[in-house]
Amino acid sequence: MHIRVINPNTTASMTTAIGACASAVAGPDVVVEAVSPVFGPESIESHVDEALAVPGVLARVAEGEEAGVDGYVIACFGDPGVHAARELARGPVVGIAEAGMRAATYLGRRFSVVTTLQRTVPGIEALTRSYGLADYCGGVHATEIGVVDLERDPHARERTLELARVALTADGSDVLVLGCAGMTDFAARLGDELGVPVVDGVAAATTTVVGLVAMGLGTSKAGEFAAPRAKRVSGSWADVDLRLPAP
Ligand code: 2AL
Repeated sequence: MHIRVINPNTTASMTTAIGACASAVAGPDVVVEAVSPVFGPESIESHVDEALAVPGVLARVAEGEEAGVDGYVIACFGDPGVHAARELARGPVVGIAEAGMRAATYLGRRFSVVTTLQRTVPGIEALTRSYGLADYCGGVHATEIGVVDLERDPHARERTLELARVALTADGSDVLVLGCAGMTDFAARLGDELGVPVVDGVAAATTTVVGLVAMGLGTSKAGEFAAPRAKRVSGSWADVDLRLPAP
């Protein structure tokens, strides 16, 4: 079985960490290939970031289809491009937010999410509603540590732990969901320290995809996720300029 784990941002060290996490849970007979887009932002923390990341994610799926990939994980907590990716893929496509939050519902009565920036919280809350999981979600909380700083800030894990403690108590939750793929390395220790199940969406999505492929199941092509209709696409990416601020 060949699973492609797509980190929608272009931070290579994060792609490596995500790949290691996915490989650790995938099982010995599964080839896990972690990739990031050839074009896109270094982190995804806004709707513009998400929109810019999606074309590169879709290109990685299209390429994967030619290489015979059996299933895909979209490893960013906004699940960017998941529906579009399903139109391109034969196999299952699973986002880490949906998989992480669904897994949490098997493990307790209510989950809290701890994520990166406050500005991403309403979008995550909207995902809980669109997935039908809002009743299980006690709250979504932000550390205000940006995605790339999860690796760079030596206090990132500790601050995530402190916020998680407060969140679980305030929300009355018995499960924690990590709200960013960049937190994947935090999961095991946080679980020990918090004394509740801590769900890493990368692991949850990987095991979900592996399970679906093992069941011989793929994306339905009978409706919404059929291949897109052939049409002319005009212009060139090189001519698209959003006048974004320089870093
Ligand atoms: C994420 C994530 O998982 N990867 C990324 O670049 N941004 N999510 C988030 N809430 O910041």
